[in-house]
Amino acid sequence: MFEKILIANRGEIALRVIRACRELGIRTVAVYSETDRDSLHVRFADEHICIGPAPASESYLAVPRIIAAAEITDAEAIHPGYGFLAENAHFAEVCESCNLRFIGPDPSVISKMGDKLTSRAIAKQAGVPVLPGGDGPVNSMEEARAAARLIGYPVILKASGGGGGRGMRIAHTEAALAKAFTTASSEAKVAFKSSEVYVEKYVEKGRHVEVQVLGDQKGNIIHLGERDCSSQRRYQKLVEESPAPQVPTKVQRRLCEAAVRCAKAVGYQSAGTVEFLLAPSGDFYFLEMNTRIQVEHPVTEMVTGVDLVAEQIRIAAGETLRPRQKDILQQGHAIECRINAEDPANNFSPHPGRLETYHAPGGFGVRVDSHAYTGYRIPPNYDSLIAKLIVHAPTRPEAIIRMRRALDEFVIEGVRTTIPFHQRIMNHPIFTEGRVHTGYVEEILAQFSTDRAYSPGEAA
Ligand code: MV4
Repeated sequence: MFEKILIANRGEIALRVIRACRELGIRTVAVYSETDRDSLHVRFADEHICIGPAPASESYLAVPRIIAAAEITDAEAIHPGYGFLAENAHFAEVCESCNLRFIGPDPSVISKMGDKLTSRAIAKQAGVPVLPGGDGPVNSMEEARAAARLIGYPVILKASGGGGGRGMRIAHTEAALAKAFTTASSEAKVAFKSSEVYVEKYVEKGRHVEVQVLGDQKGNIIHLGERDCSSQRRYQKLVEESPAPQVPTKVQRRLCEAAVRCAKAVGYQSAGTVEFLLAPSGDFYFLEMNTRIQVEHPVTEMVTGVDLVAEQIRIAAGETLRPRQKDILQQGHAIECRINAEDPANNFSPHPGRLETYHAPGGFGVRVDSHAYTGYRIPPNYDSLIAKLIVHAPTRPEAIIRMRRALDEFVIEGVRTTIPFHQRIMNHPIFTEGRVHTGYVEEILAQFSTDRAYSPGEAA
């Protein structure tokens, strides 16, 4: 096992990794930017080292600075968390060439899954259903039009280098395709330095269901069940849960088996997630594979009892996967709400600032993963996550009741938060009845703003 790990991240996920390391008897090194001096990950790590100023490009994304920090502190491995350098194949390669173990899959696997056309081809080859279209890039408006005619409208344009919804545009008609093509390619060019896009059939009112997998360096691969992440706004997830509600057992089993086939096809090791779109018909399609630990991993941990971060570390150290597929059971139901410093009444605009009060809920079945404390200042430079509130209960209705109770108990003063919006979701029939799909949050939101407009007190 490793003696010392450097964590190339900040916030709650840096703390999450430090906690796993403590239990494994591994010493930790925190890296931080000048603005994160007073962060808990700095205080809770065994060692800490400043790597630069607030802008991520000069600190958490600065490969040479992170490598230097690992060399100075004699760390043996680097955990990238999520975001920042977590899915950067170049970084993973530099780590390995500097004799630092990258806690994640091989650089070549990150590259393959990072290219959406390649990952789609791998899934298809593995016998996993993919959506019609997308067998190659479209290099002009004419090619896009021809592809869309074959597929039939509505279609979606996706950036090959993209993922997570960036560089995506939907076209319902041929008239709308030209603009979609232009904006998708130029967005892709700016965001991913490649304007390459492809066309796929667009499935409306689908559900975003993803499967957690774990693979070791010896080729053992297991799944840990699925999560429903349909509660999103502009591709930002708000609520995640496991198991996915209202999915027939047979569909659920086929989804999980398909995820394992994808992981096997690419020679996956470490923790990963295979994303699917589950259509109203019950058919599902591969969307993409995320080669990192995800924000929403705790819901899977709560229902399976597996510490995913500890497993990631053990796997990177060369250990054989300990949990066996037959031992993995989904017990009860877990829900996570992302509490962000954003104003839901003002288009979810970021609301950084000082937490005048921070009181987290607790009690039976409640878990809070957070780096926040009273007096902590949410900096404007990074994502606005304050806390992940996770509840676990024997059944979904009980988990919802527990989440309402925990949200009521949460006191955050000084910044606007997404708590009121979560309270609304937890009481909305679409959510409580499990009839979620990728468009329902925006529908609730339209309702939310209409209500406010008709409420003179709040509007003022
Ligand atoms: C789709 C889709 C429907 N049809 N592809 C979004 C993020 C990325 N992982 C892939 N995504 C989607 N791809 C086809 N062919 C639906 C989504 C999607 C989505 C779309 C609109 C609004 C919210 C969404 C949430 C999750 C997934």
